[in-house]
Amino acid sequence: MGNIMEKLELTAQSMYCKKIEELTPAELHYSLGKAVMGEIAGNWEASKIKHDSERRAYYFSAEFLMGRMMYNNLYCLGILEDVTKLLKKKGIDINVFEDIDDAALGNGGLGRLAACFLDSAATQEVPLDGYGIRYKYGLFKQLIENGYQVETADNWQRFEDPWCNRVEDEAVTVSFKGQTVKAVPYDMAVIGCKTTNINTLRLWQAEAVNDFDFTAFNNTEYNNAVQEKNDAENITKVLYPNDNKYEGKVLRLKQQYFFCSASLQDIMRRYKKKHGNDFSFFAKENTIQLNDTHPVSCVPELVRLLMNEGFNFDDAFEIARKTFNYTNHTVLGEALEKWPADLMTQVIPEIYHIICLIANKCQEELTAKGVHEDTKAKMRIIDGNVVHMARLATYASTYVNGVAELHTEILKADVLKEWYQVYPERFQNKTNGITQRRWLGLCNPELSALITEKVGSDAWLTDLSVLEKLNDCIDTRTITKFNNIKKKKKQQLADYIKKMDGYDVNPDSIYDIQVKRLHEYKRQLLNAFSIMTIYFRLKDKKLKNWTPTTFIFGAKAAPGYARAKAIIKYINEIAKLVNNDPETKDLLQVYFISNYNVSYAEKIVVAADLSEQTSTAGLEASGTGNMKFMLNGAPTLGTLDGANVEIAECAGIENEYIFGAKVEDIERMKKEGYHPKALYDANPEIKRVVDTLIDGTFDDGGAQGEGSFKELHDSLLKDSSWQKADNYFLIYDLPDYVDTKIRANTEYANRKEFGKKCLINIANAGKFSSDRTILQYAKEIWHTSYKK
Ligand code: BZD
Repeated sequence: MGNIMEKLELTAQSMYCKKIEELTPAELHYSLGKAVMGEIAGNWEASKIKHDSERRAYYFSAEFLMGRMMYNNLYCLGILEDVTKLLKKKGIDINVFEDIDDAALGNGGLGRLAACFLDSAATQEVPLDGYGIRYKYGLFKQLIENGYQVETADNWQRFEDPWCNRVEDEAVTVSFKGQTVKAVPYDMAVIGCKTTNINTLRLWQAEAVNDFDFTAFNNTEYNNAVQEKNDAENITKVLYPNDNKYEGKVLRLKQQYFFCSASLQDIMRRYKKKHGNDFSFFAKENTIQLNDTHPVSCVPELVRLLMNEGFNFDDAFEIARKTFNYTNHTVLGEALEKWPADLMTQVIPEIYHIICLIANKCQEELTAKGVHEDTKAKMRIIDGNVVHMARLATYASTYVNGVAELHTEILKADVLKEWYQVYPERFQNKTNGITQRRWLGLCNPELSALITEKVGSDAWLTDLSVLEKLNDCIDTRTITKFNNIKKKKKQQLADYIKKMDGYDVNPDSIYDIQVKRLHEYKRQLLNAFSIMTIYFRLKDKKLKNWTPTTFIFGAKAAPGYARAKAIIKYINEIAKLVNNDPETKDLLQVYFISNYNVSYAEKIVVAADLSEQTSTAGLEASGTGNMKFMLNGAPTLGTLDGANVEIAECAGIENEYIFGAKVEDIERMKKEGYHPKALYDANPEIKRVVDTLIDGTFDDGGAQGEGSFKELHDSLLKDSSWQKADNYFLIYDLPDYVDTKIRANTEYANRKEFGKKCLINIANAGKFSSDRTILQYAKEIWHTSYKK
C-alpha cells in the first residue's frame, strides 16, 4: 500500500514534474493507474506463467464493455478505502476519477457480459483470457437536444489509458484481399478479488505495416503512404453502434476477421513455443468461446492456419471443431448475421473458400446421418449468396449455448431446431450473471455493509450463494435499515441527475426505472403508454391513492434506427407535458437521462424501487440489467421473458410484478391471428393513449420534416408489406401492464411489506453471479481449472 503512494509520487514526478496534489484529474488518473500496474506486475507475470502450463480458455468477443477501471481495480485489490484516505490527506477527493470516461468498447448486454465474465474468471482463478478490438472510438456519447438524441464521438483515449500495455514485439500482420495491416496488441490486466490471480484482456489495434519516413517521399508516394496508414487505422477506428441488428458492412467484416486472425496467430505462436510444430495437442490445451457469431471467421481462419502448418482440410477442421464453442445471444431474425458471399469473396477470399469446404462437409455429414433433404436444405451454411454465420458456428463447435433457460429452449425448439435434432449433445444452457464486485460491493457500499453484518462475513464477495442466509433475517429492523439505505441511494441519484442532466428529481417519490438500449422489442414505448394511461386517469380523477412516482428512462438508440429515435422523442414529449402540468406534477414525473452508460448504471441500479423489464415474451435472450436491479433490492416489473423467469423462480413470483403475454400466448396469437386494431377500437382508453402519437398532443417536429410519431402509430395498427401491425404486442399487453403497475404502486405504500419483497429479492439473487456462470463454463464446457 505504502508502495502504491510511493510509486504514484515517482510517476507524478517523472512524467509531469509535479507533486501528487498538483496533478490534474487526468494526470492523477494516469499516474495512479500506472502505480497500480507496477504494483501488480509480479502477480500478473506469475499468473501468465501458470496459465502457460495448463489448459486454458479464451473469450473471443468484438466487444468488452469494461466501464471505469480505477475504482474497480482498487476495489478488487482491496485498497480502495486506503487509497481514498491517503488521497484525502493530500486534499484530493477520490471522486475526481468520475471525470474520466468509461471504456465503452461495447454496445450493451453482450459487451458488458464479456466484462463481467473476465472479472469472474480472474476471481475464480479460471485461466480465461479475452481477445478483442481496441476501438479508437467507443460507443457514441448521447446528447438530448429538444428531445431528440444527438450523437457525438467517444474519444475515450484522450485521457491516456494507464491500464493497457502496448506489446509492440508481439504484433502480427493480417491480410485482406489487396491489403495487409499490422495488428498491435494492448494488454489489460484483469485483477481478481481475494486472489493473486490476474488474467489478461488483449485488444488489437490496426496500424499500417510500414513506418514511413515521410520526408523521403515524393508527393505521390506520400499520398499513398498516408492512404495506407488511414486505411489500416480505419479498421479499428470505431465500434459499430448497433445492438441486436446485423449490418452487412465491409468494414465490420474486416474488424471481425482482423481480431480473429490476430488472436489465433497469437495463440498459435504461444503453442509453438511450447510444442514446436506438433499441433496434435492444440485442442487439448486451448478452448475458444465465441461471443455470438461476431468472431466466427475464426473457424475458417484456424483451418487455414493449420493447413499452412501442413494439415489436410479434414484434420484441420476436426481440430477446429474441438476448439470452438458458441454462445448465442439473440433469437431476433434481424440480428442473425448473414454475410453476402460476394462480399466475403471481395474481402477475404481465402476464408470464403474454406467456408465453402466446411459447408460441403456439413452437407455430406448430414447425408451420412440420413437427414432428410428438406431438413438439410434448412441447414445449409451457404444458401445461394448468403453465408449463415449461426449455422457455421453451430456446425463447427463442440458446444452451443443459450444465455437463459427459456432462451436455450427457444433455440432448441425454434431458431436452431434442425441442429438440435441432429446434434442434441451439443446444446447446453448457461444462464447469464453479473459480477457482485462491481454491481453490489463497489456501487452500493451501504447495502454491502448491511449484508456483511447480516450474513456474518464478506464471503458473498466471492460466493454470492451465501446471500441465501439473509432469508432468515428479514425482520422489521432489517427492513427499516434496508429502506433507509434505499432512501440514501435515491438521494445520491437525485444529486447525480441534477449534476449531469439538471433535473430536480423528487427523492421521496417511487423510482420506477427502465435503463437499457432502445429497441422496439424491449418496449420502452409500452412503458410510455402506461405513463400516459396513468396521467389521464389522474387528470380524470379516476385514480385514487397514487403514490408519487418518478419514471426514469435511460437508453441509446442506434443512430440509424429511426423508430427508436422517435420513441426517445416521444418519451421526452411526455416528460414535458406531465412535469409541467400543475394537476399532476407532484404525482408524476418523467425523466430521460442522457448518455446512459456503465458508470451511470452504477448509480441507477442501487436507487431503483422498481425494475422495468418489459420485453415481448420470447425475445429478450436473458437480460442482465434485471439481475443488477434484483441484487440491489428492486422487484421486477416485467414479463416472463429471458432471465426474468429465473428471477421470479428464485425470489418467488409473488415478490415480483409479472404481467403480460407468455411465450405460449404470443405463439398462439401469431398462429391464430392478432388484431391490435380491433383491441384499440374496442378500448377507448387505449385509443386515447395511442392516439397521442397523432392527435396533436405532442410535437414530433412534423412541420420540419422530422415527423415520426405517425409512423410509430401506423406500425402499431397497420400491417405493412414487411411487418405485421404491432409486431411486439404492445396493445395486447398494455391493460395488464397498467394494472400491475398500479398494484405495485399501491403495495409500495406498505413500506414494511414492500421492503420485505426487496430483501427477498436480494436474498435469492445468489444464482445471478457471473461467478456461478463462469464456473459452469469452466466445468461443463471448457474443462479448465478453477479455484477449489
Ligand atoms: O446479450 C444481449 C441480449 O439482448 C440480452 O438479452 C443478453 O442478456 C445479453 C448478454 O447475453 N445482446 C446484445 O447485447 N447484443 C449486442 O449488443 C449486439 C452487438 C452487435 C451486434 C449484434 C448484437
